[in-house]
Amino acid sequence: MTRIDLTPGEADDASTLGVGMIGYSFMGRAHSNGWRNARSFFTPPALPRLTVLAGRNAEAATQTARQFGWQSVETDWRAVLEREDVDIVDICTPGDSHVEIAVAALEAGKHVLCEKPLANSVEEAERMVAAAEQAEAKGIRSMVGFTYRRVPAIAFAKSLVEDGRVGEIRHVRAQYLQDWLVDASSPLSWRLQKERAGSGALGDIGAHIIDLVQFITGEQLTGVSALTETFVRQRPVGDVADGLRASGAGSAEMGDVTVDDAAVFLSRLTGGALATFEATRFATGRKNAIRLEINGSEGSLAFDFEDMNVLQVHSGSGPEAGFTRVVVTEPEHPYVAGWWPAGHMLGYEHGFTHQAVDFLTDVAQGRSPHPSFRDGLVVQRVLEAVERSAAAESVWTPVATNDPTH
Ligand code: SOE
Repeated sequence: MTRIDLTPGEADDASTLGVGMIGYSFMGRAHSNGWRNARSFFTPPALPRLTVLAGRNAEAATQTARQFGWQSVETDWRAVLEREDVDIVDICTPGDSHVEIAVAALEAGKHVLCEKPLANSVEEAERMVAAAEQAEAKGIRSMVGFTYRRVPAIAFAKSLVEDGRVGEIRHVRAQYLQDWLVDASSPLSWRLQKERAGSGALGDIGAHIIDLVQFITGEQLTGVSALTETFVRQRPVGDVADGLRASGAGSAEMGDVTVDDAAVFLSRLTGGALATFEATRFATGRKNAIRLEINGSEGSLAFDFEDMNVLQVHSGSGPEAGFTRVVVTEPEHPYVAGWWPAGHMLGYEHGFTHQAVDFLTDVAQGRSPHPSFRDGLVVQRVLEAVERSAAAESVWTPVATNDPTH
């Protein structure tokens, strides 16, 4: 009989990377869970140490830190950058602080994972790309957190497109539908303030479908013709930590909503396909429905995040050639081998673990991760074009497409 005592942290003697995470709310919790599970279900060449969590509210930050096993808490993000035991800075704050934190972290020699959208403007995103590309030359890596790329069914869809199973792409339909703002009494959180969030549904969830379409097709949007709308223009002043809950924190005082509630736009891809996009927080009954459909000369793909383990695949012809419902949980499917036997479904949080594992692997192996800050800039340019088009009676607004993307 053998007894083996494992001292906590012993495994860390191998190769580890210290993570300093800034922000502790919805995204902070999702990322914390990702970092924790990265080592439990996968074997990246470097393991993460949950070294420090930073947040201005010491009590709230400490509570999240305790729940997820962070080793320490700082109340000023600058202190995280000064720490030698931090290798990776993970930015989970609202968009208005991304540029300052990311540029400073890269200049301090830290690898950076930054939540989406990359920034609140093209100009900020360009500064972040410049800093990232300078750092890259010194082996410092950066990534933007478009985490849905790492949903197995999405990664599988990309591989099918790359294998030519869809053929020449002719149509793309992309929707991101939520309904958490339908209640006009839900409070004016930071997500509804332009100076904090940059834009509304457009940047928060429209950014995801723009990135997903470009990721899966390997093409870019060449221009847009857009409409945006703010359905509820004033809301009770108040905030909730994650900016998302539908009720409970409002007061009698009303404040202006300064972002869009919904955005719809037409586009064309570099390969010539026609594309439609819709991002809304007012799709009553839809909670987190990312719906994508791609029709090509050889077949079609369809996905809905509310049934996220499934990819609908159509190929072939003849009277029996409908869509096949592929449950993307086989060990051969992307990321799945790290988890459970086939059919034991994955959820929203798993994408954050895949993101952490991929980032740790790329950092340890000296590779450039995707999506890069430049990929984030490409999305930011589309967001800006949508806003300009919507402000000019939907006039067709070109988007520069000369940036390489992953
Ligand atoms: C809120 O609309 C939100 O949490 C987004 O900010 C996330 O990026 C998305 O994953 C879910 O919805």
